[in-house]
Amino acid sequence: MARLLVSPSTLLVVASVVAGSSGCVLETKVYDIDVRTRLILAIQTTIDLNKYEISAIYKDRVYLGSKQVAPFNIQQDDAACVTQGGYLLEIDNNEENKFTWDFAQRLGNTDYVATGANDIDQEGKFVFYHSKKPLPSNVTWLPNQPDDAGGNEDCMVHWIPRGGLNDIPCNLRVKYMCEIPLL
Ligand SMILES: [Ca+2]
Ligand SMILES: [Ca+2]
Repeated sequence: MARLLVSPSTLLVVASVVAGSSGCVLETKVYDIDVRTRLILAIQTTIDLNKYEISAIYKDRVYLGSKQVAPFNIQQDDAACVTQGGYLLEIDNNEENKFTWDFAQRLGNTDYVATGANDIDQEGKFVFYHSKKPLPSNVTWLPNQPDDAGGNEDCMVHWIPRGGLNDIPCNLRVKYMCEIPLL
């Protein structure tokens, strides 16, 4: 059996030589490439691997961790995520919280990995920078966080040494995480 990938985006053509009572015939069948293959192709064509670490696939998306530690700039860093096909991390529930924490703590070289959640516009009301949706109230922060320490903590991060979510000043040196939907 010979297999030929004729298109990188949509179709897989399988050609088979089938021996039958009337001799050999050539059969061809066309299949959709499976979802996983499409995801892998999407990742390979989109992500700048010089700038980002890439997570495993989680629920039809991947996460990117910036490699460089730099002062967080929520507007510029979200725009950088957009160039990769996504947006600054939006943690919708504690399962996603756990998955992105596991990835964040592997990035190394920083205490903070920034998300897109912030209460810049209204103190105590955390929203996602990109979608403008509210941070769900059931997402679990570290104990006694967010505390708006010094009256100056408006950006939500994975706090690596403490193992959970904290609010910190929005201009601290961090890595940041992008969320990239693949479908
Ligand atoms: Ca705050
Ligand atoms: Ca805090």
